[in-house]
Amino acid sequence: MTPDKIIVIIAGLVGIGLTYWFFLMRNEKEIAVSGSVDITVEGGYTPETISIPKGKTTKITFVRSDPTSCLEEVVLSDFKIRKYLPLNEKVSIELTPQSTGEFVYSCGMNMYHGKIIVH
Ligand SMILES: [Cu+2]
Repeated sequence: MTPDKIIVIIAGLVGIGLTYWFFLMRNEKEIAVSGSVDITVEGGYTPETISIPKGKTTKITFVRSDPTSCLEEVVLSDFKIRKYLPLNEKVSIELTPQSTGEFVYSCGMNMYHGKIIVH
């Protein structure tokens, strides 16, 4: 095997590793919420993944500190919620999920995503 082939193989493996990390590991950290949670909207949603209990009401408060218009709306299509988020203002929604599962929400253009896991 020539050195350039070895480099190509190593680069390929690193690429696979990074892809795996980006899509699988990155979404692993879920925040267990009981009652209420604040989500910061800046270049995405923080925390990105929350878990909430089924059949109980959870209050989610979004605060957008990112001026990009991309993030000015949040859409929780599974819960039929679409909210305008004024800059630096708290916007609260209440969810009382009746079924378990994973529900993805996004910005108005479906570019940034967050996840709500109902258990
Ligand atoms: Cu967007």
